[in-house]
Amino acid sequence: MEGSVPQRAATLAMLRQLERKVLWLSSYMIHHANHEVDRGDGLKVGGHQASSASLVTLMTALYFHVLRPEDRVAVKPHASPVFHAIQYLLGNQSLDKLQNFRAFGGAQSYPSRTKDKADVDFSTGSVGLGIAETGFASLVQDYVHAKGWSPNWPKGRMIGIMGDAEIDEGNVHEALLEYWKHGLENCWWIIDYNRQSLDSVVSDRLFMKMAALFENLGWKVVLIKYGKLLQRAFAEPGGQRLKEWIDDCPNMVYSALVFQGGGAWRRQLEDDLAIHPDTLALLRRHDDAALARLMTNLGGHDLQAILEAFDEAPTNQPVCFIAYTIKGFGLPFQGHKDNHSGLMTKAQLGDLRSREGINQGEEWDKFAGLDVPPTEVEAFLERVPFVAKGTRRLKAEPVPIGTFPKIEAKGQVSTQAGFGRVLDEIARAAGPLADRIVTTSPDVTVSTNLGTRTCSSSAGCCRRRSGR
Ligand SMILES: Cc1ncc(C[n+]2csc(CCOP(=O)(O)OP(=O)(O)O)c2C)c(N)n1
Repeated sequence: MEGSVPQRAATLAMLRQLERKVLWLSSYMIHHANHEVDRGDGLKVGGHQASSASLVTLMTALYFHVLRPEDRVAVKPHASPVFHAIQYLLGNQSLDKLQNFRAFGGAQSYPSRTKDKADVDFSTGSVGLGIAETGFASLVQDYVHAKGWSPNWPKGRMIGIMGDAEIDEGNVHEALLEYWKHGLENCWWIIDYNRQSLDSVVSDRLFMKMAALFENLGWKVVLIKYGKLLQRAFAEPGGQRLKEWIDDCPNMVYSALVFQGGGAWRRQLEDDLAIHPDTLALLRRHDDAALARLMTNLGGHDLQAILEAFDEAPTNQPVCFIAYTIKGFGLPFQGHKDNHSGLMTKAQLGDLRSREGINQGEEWDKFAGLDVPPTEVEAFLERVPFVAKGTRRLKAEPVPIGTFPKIEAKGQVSTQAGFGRVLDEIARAAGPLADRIVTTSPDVTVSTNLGTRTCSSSAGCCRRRSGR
């Protein structure tokens, strides 16, 4: 983090406030759609409070501090409410859209470039697709800059904030290979490693294989595993033993303990670590609530750990952050194996409302319940770098066509051959239109007559991988 020590502390303190507000707004948006709007048909509306909570801290850090206007982001489909809540706080999303979440014309279940009015960079409803787009967008950005077509708009990071189950999609693996071939650099994938998908708990062993795969394909892999509370505990006498215990703990057991809370953590740890007095003493210095806080202090929920990891990331290669998180973090069903579509009851929502200090009628208020005056929050939001250049839909100038080349046709030709001739003539005539046409082809350039201008085979503007 940039700035002096007091400045950094003030930024962190404000981000912690915004983190609380984003958790509340995203949870309440879903609750409101399900319990407080009568759409007259009695049908289920749904929404994903647990999937959203998993990403609240990471997205708070990104949108309110790390992102720059030129960065582009694909957001995990089921974290859409988090995205909408952040856009609302930044002044880019209307209250009316939030109140109509999942309804016709309202904020969308999954970020959508066509149906959402807010600044969505990539549509992501289909698991795995939006993520893969980020790398290709980065390659296109390289191409545009190599051609000198973007003199006033700097290169941005293409960022995928993804669920860990998205790795299961085959297109993600095809994309990784393709990126490697073309020397991808400017891309971050941030994996929300909550180890839960829709139906199951993600296999521990599989994921470390994935990390090796990323490294093998030229990515820097950064684990954001432990928060600062845990890091400090590891430095105490007996702390290393606690770290080993966490590292060895199967995902299933860890998730179950997260759900059960402080008493369950204590029983399990005292059983497993009974012969390690230093570690037991460390645990006993925490009451049940503090123990639960300590044991769930994973990196993906610790703003300081997250910001350090982002700060230290290399800039000359793609980076994959594996951020350890808890599905449903901070909500009553955190860690529960069936929490994917779980919705808080009215009573549970009431408890969250009290914890966040929000009175009835203040649910949509941007500042209610926060520990700092609204003017300070407003001043901070106005300085957020991400929105410094306003909304982000850029327009390209139309390309002048001039006189369209004449295509001579003799006798009958197939549509495929005809298409190739049209491209040939455009290329032969040269000029701005020819410069702007780039075709890509999945290894069928010859048979489809796309050869004239195929980016991957002839234009020579993309970096080709030479054995890094
Ligand atoms: C292509 C595709 N396959 C399946 C689904 C159904 N689906 C929705 S969410 C989900 C799993 C989400 O798991 P993860 O990406 O880890 O996110 P989280 O558990 O944090 O919600 C699946 C399989 C989908 N939306 N798209």
